[in-house]
Amino acid sequence: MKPVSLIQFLIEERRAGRINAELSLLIEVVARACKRIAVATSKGALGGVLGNAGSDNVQGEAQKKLDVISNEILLEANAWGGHLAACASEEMEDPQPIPDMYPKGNHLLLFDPLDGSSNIDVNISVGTIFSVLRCPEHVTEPKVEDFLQPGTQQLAAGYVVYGPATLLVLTFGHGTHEFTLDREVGSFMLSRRDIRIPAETAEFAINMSNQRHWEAPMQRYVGELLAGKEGPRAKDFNMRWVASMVADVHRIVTRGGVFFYPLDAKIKAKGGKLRLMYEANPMAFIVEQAGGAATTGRERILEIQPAGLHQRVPVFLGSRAEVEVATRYHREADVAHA
Ligand code: FDP
Repeated sequence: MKPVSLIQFLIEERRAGRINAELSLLIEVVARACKRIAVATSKGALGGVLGNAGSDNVQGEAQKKLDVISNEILLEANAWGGHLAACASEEMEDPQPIPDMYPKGNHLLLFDPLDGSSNIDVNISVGTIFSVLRCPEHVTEPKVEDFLQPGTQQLAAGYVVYGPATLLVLTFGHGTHEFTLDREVGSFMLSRRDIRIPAETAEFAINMSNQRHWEAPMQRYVGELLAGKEGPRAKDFNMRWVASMVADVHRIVTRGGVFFYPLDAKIKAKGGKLRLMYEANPMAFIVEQAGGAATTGRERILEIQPAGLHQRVPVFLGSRAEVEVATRYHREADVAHA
C-alpha cells in the first residue's frame, strides 16, 4: 500500500465532500501544534519542562509546566490561521477570542492540551484531545453558550498520544483513522484506516482505589468481572489502568477493552471526574465511529445537552457489549429505586 500522509488524507476527504477547506486547514494546524508538543514532551528533564508551573487551572488543579506550554502552543498556532471563530481550553475559564488583527472562520475548537498530566514527570504517555464544532450562524464573537452544543454536533474530534510513538487518531464522522508521526520526515502518516473496536472484550480499565465510593450498580458490575470464570459472567477479565485517558482509550481503540470513570461519592457533587466538552465528547465520537459505545452509565454521552463549558460527567466507553452490560445495571438500579 502506498503511504498516505495526513495532508493527502485531508485532500481526499475534501474531494469526497466530507469536509471543507477550512476544516481541513484547522486539522493541519492542530496537527502541526501537536508535533511541537511532541517535541517539548520528548525532551523530558533536558528541556526544563518537568514539574509544576506554580499555578492552578480553572478546575483548581495544579498546572504542570507542560500543561501551560501545550496550551500556549495550541492557542498561538490557531489564532492566526483564519479558520476559527474562537477556542476553549480545559486550562482556561473562558473561551479565547481570536485577536482582531487576524481573520476569523466559522469553527469552534475545544481542547485538553495535555491530558494525563500527572503522568508527565514519570515518563508515561500523555496526550492532547480536541473537538471541533460549527460556530452558530451570525455569531461573530462566540460566548460560552455558543460552545454548549451536544457531542452529536461535532464536526471532528481527535487525540494525539505522546508515547513511544506519537499517534494522531481522528474522526470526521466517517470512521476513525490513525496516523503515526514519522519523526524523520516530520509528517503524520496513515497507519490504520477505519478502525474497528471488537464488540466483546476481557479487559477493563478503572481506578480501583475508588471502589468503596462507587454506586451499587458499579460495585455489582466490577464485582462480577473480578469473580471471573467462577462468577456470573463465567469469564476471566484482566485489568489495565494507565491513568492517562488518551493512553487507556488508545489501547481500547487498538485491541478493544472498556474504560470507566464512574460517579463516586467523592466526586458526586461535581457530576463526575472527566470533562464533557474536552474529554468525554471527543472520545465518545471517536469510539462510536470505531463501532464502540460511550455512555455516562445512564445516557449516551453524545446526546447530553451541555450546561457549562467545564461540566464533568461519568464516562463508560469502549467495546459495545461491556458498555451495554454496565449501563444496563445502572438503568435497572434506577428503575428499582424509582
Ligand atoms: P490527569 O488528572 O492526570 O490529567 O482527565 C484527567 C485524568 O488525568 C485522565 O487522563 C485520567 O484517566 C484520570 O484523570 C486519572 O485520574 P485519577 O488518578 O484521579 O483516577
